[in-house]
Amino acid sequence: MGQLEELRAAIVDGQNAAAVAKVTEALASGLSPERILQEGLIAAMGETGALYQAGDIFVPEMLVAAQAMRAALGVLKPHLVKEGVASRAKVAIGTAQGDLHDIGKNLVAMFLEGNGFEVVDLGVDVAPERFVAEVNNGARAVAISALLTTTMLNMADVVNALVRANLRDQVSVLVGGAPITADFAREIGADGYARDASSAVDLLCQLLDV
Ligand code: B1M
Repeated sequence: MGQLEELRAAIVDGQNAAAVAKVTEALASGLSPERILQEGLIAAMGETGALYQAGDIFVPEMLVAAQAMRAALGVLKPHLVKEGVASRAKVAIGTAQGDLHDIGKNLVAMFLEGNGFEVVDLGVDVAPERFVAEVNNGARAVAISALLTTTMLNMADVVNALVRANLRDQVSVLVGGAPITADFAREIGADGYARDASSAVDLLCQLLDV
């Protein structure tokens, strides 16, 4: 088994210590942090989802796989983000109301922070009013992540809440997550859609002109 294959297996099996050891080994052998992230960590979550969909594993196994992914990401984080970049703008990030999937959101937050944004992480299952409150507190962008086809619809409530609060003109709304598309972003009146964490950084720099 190759290094990345072993890493994926450790994550899918929910073995935190093995996942951490495999990331450490992969880094030591010179594999790039981006490759370890894409072909190791993110690919392992894809495999986990496929096993769940096939009925081969259930929610508890998905949860332990997610925990192993987090542990592995902890080792990778210092290699993925630059430290000490000047603050570009304040961004409030969270998952859509009802959505508990936070791995993608955490990656986006990590990349934004690493690229000089001040990130206010509102966590998971975020009510629209909490995003509105952060915009009142100076956030120039709102970033919402959703992984469920049911909760993605709640992203529209955030846009509508910003309109009702007369704040829509002064904030950029960025959406993302596996079921989201550029068309969906347009339909709900968001300013943009990013397919992954690094595109989220590029798009926010463009939208905010920073
Ligand atoms: Co859930 N789950 N889950 N789950 N889970 C999915 C999403 C699912 C596709 C699995 C499947 O059936 N194949 C399916 C959704 C089906 C659908 O909606 N059509 C599903 C389901 C059904 C459920 C439950 C309903 C199961 C149940 O209870 N019966 C339940 C719902 C809970 C809830 O949210 N209310 C549930 C629960 C869970 C766990 C809690 C056990 C766990 C989450 C743990 C956690 O996050 N802390 C979990 C997991 C781990 C998954 C899978 C396996 C992995 C998700 C993940 O972390 N991917 C997932 C299957 C899959 O994705 N293939 C699945 C890795 C992550 C890096 O990718 O989040 O897509 P992702 O982020 C990417 C991009 O999308 C993008 O950048 C990231 C990096 O590239 N991105 C953004 C994300 N957010 C962005 C925001 C941006 C820009 C880019 O700007 C703002």
